[in-house]
Amino acid sequence: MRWGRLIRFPQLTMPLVAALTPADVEIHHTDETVSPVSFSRSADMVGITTTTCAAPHAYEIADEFRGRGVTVVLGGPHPTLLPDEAALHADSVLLGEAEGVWPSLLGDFQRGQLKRFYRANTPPSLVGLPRARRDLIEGRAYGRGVIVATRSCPHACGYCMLPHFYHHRFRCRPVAEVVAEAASIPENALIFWDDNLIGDIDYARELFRRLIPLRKRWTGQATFDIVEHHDLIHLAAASGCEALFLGLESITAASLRETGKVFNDPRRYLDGISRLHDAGIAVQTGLVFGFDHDDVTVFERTFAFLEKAGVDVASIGSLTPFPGTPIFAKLEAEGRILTRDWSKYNARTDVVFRPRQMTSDQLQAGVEWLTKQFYSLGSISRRLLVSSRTGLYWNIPRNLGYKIAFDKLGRPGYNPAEQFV
Ligand code: B12
Ligand code: SF4
Repeated sequence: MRWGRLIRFPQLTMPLVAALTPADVEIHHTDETVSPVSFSRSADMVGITTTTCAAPHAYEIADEFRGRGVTVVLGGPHPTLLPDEAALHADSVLLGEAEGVWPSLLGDFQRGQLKRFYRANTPPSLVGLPRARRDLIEGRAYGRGVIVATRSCPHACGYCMLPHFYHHRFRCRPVAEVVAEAASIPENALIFWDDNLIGDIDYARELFRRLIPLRKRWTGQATFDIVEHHDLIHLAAASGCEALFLGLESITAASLRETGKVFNDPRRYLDGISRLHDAGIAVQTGLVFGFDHDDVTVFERTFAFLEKAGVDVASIGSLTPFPGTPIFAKLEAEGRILTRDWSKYNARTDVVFRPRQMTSDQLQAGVEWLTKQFYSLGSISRRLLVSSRTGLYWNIPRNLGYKIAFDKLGRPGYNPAEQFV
């Protein structure tokens, strides 16, 4: 069961697809983290979005609807990466972005001429994008204030599927349209679901500047090189930025090189993070373990760094080679992919490949151990009260929320480095 989760982020994908749908089409939206799918509801067509780890579950839903005679369209990251597989469970697969393509798909459906696959030949323009149907977002602890200003990212890290998904094209919406949409959102707190909000530094400057008069609070994702641009940090803070998700990924330069993330320099991490804290911006970071240069000592070393830097929140996971990425091709060629059960491709509960310098069990245990250490009450107090001291009124509850969520996973793991003592 997916519904009833403790941490519920709002979802933008299907509310935006709904906004791209002609007004005379009646729409019902189900977000499975809020409520279960109702198979008895009558429908002509069901559209389902899915990531890789959710794909087996999405396929079950698709099969059930198709068994009841309902036409199913699949879209999102996994169907775009593996369209032939998705087509086994759908009447049609929409690859990549929906703008421009979705209306033709619906037209073909009405004429009884639905094709197996739809994909825009070129990335759509983001000018004049409709506003997502936020009225369809329900039951979200974080409200409905989700928005995007840009799509894709100018970088191409070896484990990331975005370059392939977006035809290697980073694009920005007109700043005026983003600001007008942000102003129209009743909530005071916004989440930018962009992949990299600072993919174009000048654009980001302009956006942050024009957000200032709205006096909203916001969080978003950016690359670590934001710390090189002092003015941008201050504009972000002035425009209401409370926290940034930064993909540090690793504290080992060789691991970063291995995956093409050379724009992250671990020697700059401590200083960069304290610059953000000084500006009142909390740091949430993505961390990936299991690169070829990672050995069993990496978990303990990373924990020491996270405490020293006072990293506010961390998403800690094992390297997950999504199909369609360069890292998947490499590991497959080396015979190191252990399973194609996509439900295990969630970076948390399973390791799906054979690491180079440790066993997959050690990698899994190390990820669990680090997660438990990071969200222990001792570490939460040291990181937040001693080092970070940023946004404590929301940072402490958020850390406690993650602690409860991860405690529920129930596996404490162990520190693989200690097995050698
Ligand atoms: C926001 C986000 C989240 C939020 C989700 C909030 C929510 N409830 O939706 C949170 C933080 C919870 C999250 C969690 C995870 N995420 Co995430 N997330 C994203 C992010 C940054 C943006 C997605 C988004 O909303 N974009 C804005 C909307 C409007 O765009 P869109 O979703 O692409 O939809 C457009 C098209 O794709 C298309 N479309 C999509 N689906 C469909 C379906 C139909 C029927 C149609 C017609 C069209 C269509 O139409 C839209 C308009 O063009 C993406 C990166 C990305 N660019 O996709 C990663 C991304 C989707 N996440 C990813 C991952 C790995 C995860 C996690 C596994 C992380 C983790 N270890 O926990 C979990 C998995 C959760 C799950 N069970 O699936 C990967 C997925 C890779 C893969 N192959 O599956 C991505 C692509 C990031 C990356 N760089 O690799 N994520
Ligand atoms: S910086 Fe982040 S979003 Fe951009 S390609 Fe690398 S992993 Fe993907």
